[in-house]
Amino acid sequence: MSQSFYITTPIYYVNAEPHLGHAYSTIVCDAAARFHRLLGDEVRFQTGTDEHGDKIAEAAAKQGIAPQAYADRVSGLFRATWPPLAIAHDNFIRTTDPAHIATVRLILQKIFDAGDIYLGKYGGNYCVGCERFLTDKELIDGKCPDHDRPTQFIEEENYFFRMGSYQQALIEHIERHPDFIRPERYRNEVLSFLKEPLEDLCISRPTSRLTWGIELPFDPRFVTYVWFDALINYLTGLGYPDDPLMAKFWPATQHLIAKDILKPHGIYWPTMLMALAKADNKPLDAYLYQHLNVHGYWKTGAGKMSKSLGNVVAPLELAKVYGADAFRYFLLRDMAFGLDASFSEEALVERYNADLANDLGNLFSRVLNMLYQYRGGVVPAAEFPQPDCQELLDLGRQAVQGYSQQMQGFHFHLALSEVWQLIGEANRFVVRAEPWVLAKDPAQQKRLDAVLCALVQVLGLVTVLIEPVMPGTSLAMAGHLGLELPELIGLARLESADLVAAGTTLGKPPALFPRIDTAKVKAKAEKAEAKAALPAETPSPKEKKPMAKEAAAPPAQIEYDEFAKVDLKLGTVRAAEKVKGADRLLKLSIDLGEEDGPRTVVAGIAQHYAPEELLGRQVVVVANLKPVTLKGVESRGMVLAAVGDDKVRVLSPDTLLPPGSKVR
Ligand code: ME8
Repeated sequence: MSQSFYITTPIYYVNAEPHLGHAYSTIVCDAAARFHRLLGDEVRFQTGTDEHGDKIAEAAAKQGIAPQAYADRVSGLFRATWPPLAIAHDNFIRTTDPAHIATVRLILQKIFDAGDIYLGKYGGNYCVGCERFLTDKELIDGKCPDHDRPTQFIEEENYFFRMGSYQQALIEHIERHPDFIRPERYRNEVLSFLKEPLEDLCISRPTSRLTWGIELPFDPRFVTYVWFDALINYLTGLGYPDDPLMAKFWPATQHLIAKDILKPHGIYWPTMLMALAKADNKPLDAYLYQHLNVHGYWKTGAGKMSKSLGNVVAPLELAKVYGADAFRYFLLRDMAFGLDASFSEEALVERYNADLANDLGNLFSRVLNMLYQYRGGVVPAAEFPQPDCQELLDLGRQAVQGYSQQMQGFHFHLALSEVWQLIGEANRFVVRAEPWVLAKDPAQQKRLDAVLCALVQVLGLVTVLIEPVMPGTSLAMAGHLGLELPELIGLARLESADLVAAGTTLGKPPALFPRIDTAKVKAKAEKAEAKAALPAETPSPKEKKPMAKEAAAPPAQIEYDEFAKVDLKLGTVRAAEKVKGADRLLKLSIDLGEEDGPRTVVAGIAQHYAPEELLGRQVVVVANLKPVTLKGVESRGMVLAAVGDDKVRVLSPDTLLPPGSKVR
């Protein structure tokens, strides 16, 4: 029976460009949407951008442009990122869309009229990064632990939403619907938040402090708090209140988020929806979403990947190198939904070679090559029952069921594992059945027909099953197998009929996934790591020889004259600060005893020294290096440091000497 399915990604802030984390959430939603289309459901998939609030106003101001122009640019970047990743959303929403602004104002007015919004006074510790007041408990050393910067104490008049009055109703709803928030660990996390009394939510910002927001319909001195604005996007996208899309899709709403925004989605949003239902004279749970699906975080190297740490992975670059399908497959296969996972290009390549080149690519090419060689590419009919062939086909049907169950539950890695077990079985079946031996034996021709037929049917099943995750590959395989579009075939047909008709003529297969040379990828990763550990400013990576090779060959010998060309001097650090927008760089003011005062030198040691550790310290400087500009700061020289394992230490004399002393 056809059902509705509405899936949403978070709408992404436009204060940074799209990265791997955004790509993951959006790919997951795309795969879930495609899977439901295969089930024959009516599907709507929405993504978009979150464009109001302090954070965006701050980012625009930094670039010296108006917030709207800034939001237009970055929102455009998000929109342009999705098609090359084979993401096919039905709606892209922006919180600056006039229709969204009107919906937010309508909902605010309704909740205000129903008495659930009131004017009050509030004083608290506000974090600009989180765009919210933090409780005392949340602070660590007076700072926001997520943004590592001090909060500001702000006291002001504001409007409040009576969130606290829905606390009990929310607890009861979660208890009655155990998979309202899933996986379970996040449901438990929300329930444990709800053990403490829930305070009312401050939902406005005075225009004296922030104008980049949606004006409150009942008081123009305020704009709407960004979360109250952003969450409503999910309703705007369906044309709340009257559009027929609402009736069709809202009851089938599935939100998808990462764990970072669990509280707004697990607490603010359902209580807002209850207040709206009350204002619309409906039962409190009338508008509650069906499921909140929460995934973990992708990390790169040791830490969490985030825009503020600057260790982000650009999704389009990876898709360009490995193909969108391989990238999608890796993300969905390597992250157990709900848990954190580590990203590395080497792991991606390992998966590619093992699962795509070896398992799937190999099965596809060996089966179709044998068919071509032994039957001129014509798919034979299986006339006589062969138990092992039947067994393989039964495994295929079981895989379809297992896969469907796992996909419904958002266990993408397990769903893919079902498919790859089938591929593995089929490859082992080829080895056991030895079609190349059968081909030589005139008495075994009917058996060879049955073996080839069973294998081609398994390829047909796999073609459809991989469509949600690898749509391009699925389409290419379908083309070679003479199938209809996989999305038209759907899952139901896989349970009964053979997909590839006997008598169809298939061509010689292309290589789906050529193997990738892992040595090359490893060398690239080592080079990147070595570069990241370089102590000093390195303006052009092109000037460096390849690190992997360089490590193997000792540097060439040089004459003393060549060494003497380097003017090494001792300098005293008079001032030090971080370079804005660069995680690795410190701007140092170094006294080399020169008449025109200390020089500015930029050093790539910010991850190894806090600026204050260097004050008053003497360091060795290459004083005759040509000036370079790094992140907008002119650097006149280079500080020497020793690099051992992952430590970087600057060189200093063991007793203070006059600044400008020659180092030989
Ligand atoms: O929070 N690993 O926007 P945002 C996995 N505008 N997923 C990640 C990730 C990572 N390292 N980093 C980000 C906002 N994400 C609000 C949302 S919704 C009404 C408003 C993904 O740009 C993940 O989906 O900070 C996470 O929840 C989202 O990006 C946060 O995006």
